[in-house]
Amino acid sequence: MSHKEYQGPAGGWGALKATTTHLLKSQNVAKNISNLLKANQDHGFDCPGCAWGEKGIPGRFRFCENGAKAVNWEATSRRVDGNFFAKHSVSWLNQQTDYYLEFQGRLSEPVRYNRETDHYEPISWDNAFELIAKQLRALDDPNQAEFYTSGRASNEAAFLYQLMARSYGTNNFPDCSNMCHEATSYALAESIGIGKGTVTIDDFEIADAIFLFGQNPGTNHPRMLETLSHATKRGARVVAFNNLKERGLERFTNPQDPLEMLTYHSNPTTSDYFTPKLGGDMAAVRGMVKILAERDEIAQQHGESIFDREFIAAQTQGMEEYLAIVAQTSWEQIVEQSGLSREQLEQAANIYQHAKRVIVTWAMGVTQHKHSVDIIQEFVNLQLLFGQIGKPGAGLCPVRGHSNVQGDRTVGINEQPSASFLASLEQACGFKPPVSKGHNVVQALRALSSGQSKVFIGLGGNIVAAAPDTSLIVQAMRGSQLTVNIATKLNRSHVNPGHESLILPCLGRTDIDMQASGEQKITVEDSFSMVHASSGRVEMHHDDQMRSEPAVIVGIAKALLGAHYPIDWQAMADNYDCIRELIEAVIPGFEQFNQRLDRPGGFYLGNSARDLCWKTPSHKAQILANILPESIIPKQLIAQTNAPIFVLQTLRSHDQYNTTVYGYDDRYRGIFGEREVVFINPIDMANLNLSEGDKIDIKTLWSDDVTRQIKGFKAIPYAIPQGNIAAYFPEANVLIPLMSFGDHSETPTSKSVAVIITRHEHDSLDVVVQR
Ligand SMILES: Nc1nc2c(c(=O)[nH]1)N[C@H]1C(S)=C(S)[C@@H](COP(=O)(O)OP(=O)(O)OC[C@H]3O[C@@H](n4cnc5c(=O)[nH]c(N)nc54)[C@H](O)[C@@H]3O)O[C@H]1N2
Ligand SMILES: Nc1nc2c(c(=O)[nH]1)N[C@H]1C(S)=C(S)[C@@H](COP(=O)(O)OP(=O)(O)OC[C@H]3O[C@@H](n4cnc5c(=O)[nH]c(N)nc54)[C@H](O)[C@@H]3O)O[C@H]1N2
Ligand SMILES: [Mo]
Repeated sequence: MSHKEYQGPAGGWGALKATTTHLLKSQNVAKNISNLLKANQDHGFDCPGCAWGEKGIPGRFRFCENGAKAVNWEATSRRVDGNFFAKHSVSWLNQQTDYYLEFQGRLSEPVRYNRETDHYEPISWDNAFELIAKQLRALDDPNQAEFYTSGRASNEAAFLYQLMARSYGTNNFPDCSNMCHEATSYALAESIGIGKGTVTIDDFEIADAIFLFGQNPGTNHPRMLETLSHATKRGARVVAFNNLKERGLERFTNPQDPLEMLTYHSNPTTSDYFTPKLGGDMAAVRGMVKILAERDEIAQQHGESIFDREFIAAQTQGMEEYLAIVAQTSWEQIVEQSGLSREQLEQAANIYQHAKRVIVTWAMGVTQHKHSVDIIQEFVNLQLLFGQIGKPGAGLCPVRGHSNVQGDRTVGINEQPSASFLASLEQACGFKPPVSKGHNVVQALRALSSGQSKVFIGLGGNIVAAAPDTSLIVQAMRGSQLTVNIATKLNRSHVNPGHESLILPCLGRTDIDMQASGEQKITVEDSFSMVHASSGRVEMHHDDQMRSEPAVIVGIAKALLGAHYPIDWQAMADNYDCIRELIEAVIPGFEQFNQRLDRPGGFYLGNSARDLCWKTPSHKAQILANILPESIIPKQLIAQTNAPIFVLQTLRSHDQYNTTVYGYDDRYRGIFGEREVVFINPIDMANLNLSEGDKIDIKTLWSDDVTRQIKGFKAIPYAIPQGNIAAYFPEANVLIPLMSFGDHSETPTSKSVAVIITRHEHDSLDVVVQR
C-alpha cells in the first residue's frame, strides 16, 4: 500500500496495461477482446460505462480503459447461484468488502431470503413474481412502495417499469439521478425551459473555449479526454476549475493512437487550471461576471457593448436585476468563497471574453452542494449575457453519469411527471395514471426508515452503498416488509435484506438478449440527447437463469396487474419493438422510433433551447438573480466547535464505478492498494501536526445528536485548497447526513460536508488536535 505521485500522462501505456490486467481478471479473455471491439460501434453494444457521446468514425475502437473495466466486470464467467448462497450466510457476506461481493461473479439464479437460516435460497421465477404481487396487493396504499431505478436500465426497461408502477398506482420513482444531476435538471428547466444540455459532440470541434467545472474526465469520462486534447491541439482554450489537481486534466496520450503511444507523446488536455474551494464555483463565475460587467459599462460609454445585447434583448429576461446583484456582491466575498484571487478570475474572464464560441461543462463537483441549482444558474447567466446558447460551438454541457440516466428520465422515470406526459400515457395505454407527487431518493429513504413505506424494489443499483447516512439506510432496508433487487452483481443492498427479500438476476448490456421473436436490441440516450440502439454479444451458460430487465418487469406486472392491464404485457417482452411503439406514442421526439433505430450514430432527440425556443412561463431565457450563500459551512454548525472545521468532498477513484470497486488503485492520484485515505493540503497537515500516512478520524458536524464518523483513514498530502479534504465514496458515505441536501434538488451534499479531524488513537480516545 503506497502513495507516490503519478508522473505519466493520463491514458497512454498506463491505461493499456490496466486494460490488459482487467481483461485477465475477468477469466473470459478472448471473448472480452471481441466484446470490446463491439463497444459503441454501430450494431454493437453501448458501453455500460459513462454517458459520453461518440463521433461516428468508421473502423475506430471506441472504448476506454474504464469502459473496458465495466465490460470485463460484467462479462465474467464466474457465477453466484443457489450453491454459492448455500455456502455463505447473509451475515457473513455482509462482513465482506464491496469488492469481494461483486467479484464473486454474475448473479444467475433467482433467490429468496430465509430469515431462519440466514441464507438466500433458490426460488422459481413464477413464485418470485407471485410473492411480489401478493405483498404489493396487501399494502394499504400503492404509495407505500418505492420503485428505485439506477441509470443503466435501457429506455425499454425503464418505460415498462414506470408503466407497471403507475398502473399499480404510484409515482414513487426514487432514481439515482436524484443523487447525481438532479440540480442540473431543475436549474436548467427554470433558466432555459429544458433540463438537458444544449450541445452536441460536434460543437466541441469548433468551440474556441471550453470551461470545465467540477469533473474528472480522466477517470469518469475518459473518452472526453480525446475531445479535449483535440481542442487544445487546434488552439482552443480549455479551462478547468477543479478542487483538486487531477492528472487527466493536465496531459493525455491517446491509447488508440499508435504514433502517440510509440513516441511517448502526450498532449495537454487543458490550457488553464484553477483550484477553487469546495462550493466556490458560483463565487468564481460571479467574479468573472463582475469583471466583464465593469468592462461592459466602460464600453457602453463609447456606445458599444461586450455583451451580446441583441441576444439579450430578443431572448432573455432578468439581466438588470442580475447585474444589480452582481454589483452588490463584494470582492471580499468572491475571493473568500471561491478561494481564487481577483487576478486569477481576470485571467479566466479574459479567456471567456475573447472566445467567440464557448462551451461550459460540469458534473458532480457542481451538482452535489447545497446551492448547486444556483451555481448552475450562474453558468447559464454568464452564457446568456454573451449569447452563448443556441449557436454552433457554444452552449451548456452537463456531463451525465450512468450510461442511460438521461434516457430513463426521458421515458418517464420521474416522481413529478408533467401533466402532458400523464395525458399521453393515459391516451396511449387507456388507464388513469396517479397524479400526486411521488418520492425522490431522500423522501423514499425517509419513508422507509419511518415505516411509512414498506416495499423497496430496485431496478439495478445499490441503494445501501450509494445513499448517504449508511447506518440509517441499512436500518431502513432491514425494517422493510419486502426488498427486491433486480441486479447483475451481488452488492451491499442485497446483504441487508428486508423481512422478505428477493434477488432477481438479470441480463446486462453486453449479453445477448433472446426473446420469443428473436434477438432483441435496446436503446439508450447519451449526454448529447442522441438515442442509439445496443445489442449484446455474450452468450449465457446453458444453466443460467437470468432474464432480461423487460422480461422481469413483465413477469411482475402480469402477476400484479393481470396479463392485459393496461396493456398486453407478454407482447412487450416477446418483441421490444412493441415497447418502442408505445414510447413513440407517448413521448415527443421518438417519431418512427423503430425505423430510425439503425441509423449510424443514432438519432437526435432535439433540444428546444438550442433552437432558441424557451419553454419557460415567460417564453424567454431567464437570467436569474441568486445571491451567493452566506457561507459554505452552515453558520449554526460553526458555533458547535472550537476545532478547525474542514469541508469534505467524496469522490471516485480510478478503479471504481460508483459503488462497484474494481480494484484498490487510484493510479492518477498515486494511490496503490488502498482506499481508506484522505487527501489534505500539506499546510493543513503541518498545522494538525500530521505526517504522510498518519491515521486520522473524521467526524461530521450536523444539527442532530447522531455520531457520524470514519476512523483510521490515512492522511495523504495533496494539491487541494486549505480547509478542504477529499475521501472516496462509498466508504465516506457514513459521514453524510441524509438531511443534508441541495436546495430544490434534494441531492445529498456529497461534495460538501462539514467535518472535524482528530488523530486516530488506538484506544479510540478522540483527541482534537488544534491547528
Ligand atoms: N470509471 C468511472 N466512470 C464513471 C463513474 C465511475 O464511478 N467510474 N461514475 C459515473 C457517474 S454515475 C457519474 S455521475 C460521473 C461522475 O463524474 P465526476 O463528476 O467526474 O465524478 P467525481 O469523482 O464525483 O468527481 C468530482 C470531481 O469534481 C471535483 N470537485 C469536487 N467538488 C468540487 C467543487 O466544489 N468545485 C470544483 N470546481 N470541483 C469540485 C473533484 O475534485 C473531482 O475531480 O461519472 C460516470 N462515469
Ligand atoms: N458520497 C457519495 N455518494 C454518491 C455519489 C458521490 O459522488 N458521493 N455519487 C452518486 C451518484 S452520481 C450516483 S449516479 C449514485 C449511483 O447509485 P446506483 O446507481 O444505485 O449505484 P451503482 O453503484 O451504479 O450500482 C451498481 C449495481 O448495479 C447493478 N447493475 C449493474 N449493471 C446492471 C444492469 O445492467 N442491470 C441491472 N438491473 N443492474 C445492474 C449491479 O448489481 C451493481 O452492484 O451514487 C451516488 N452516491
Ligand atoms: Mo451519477
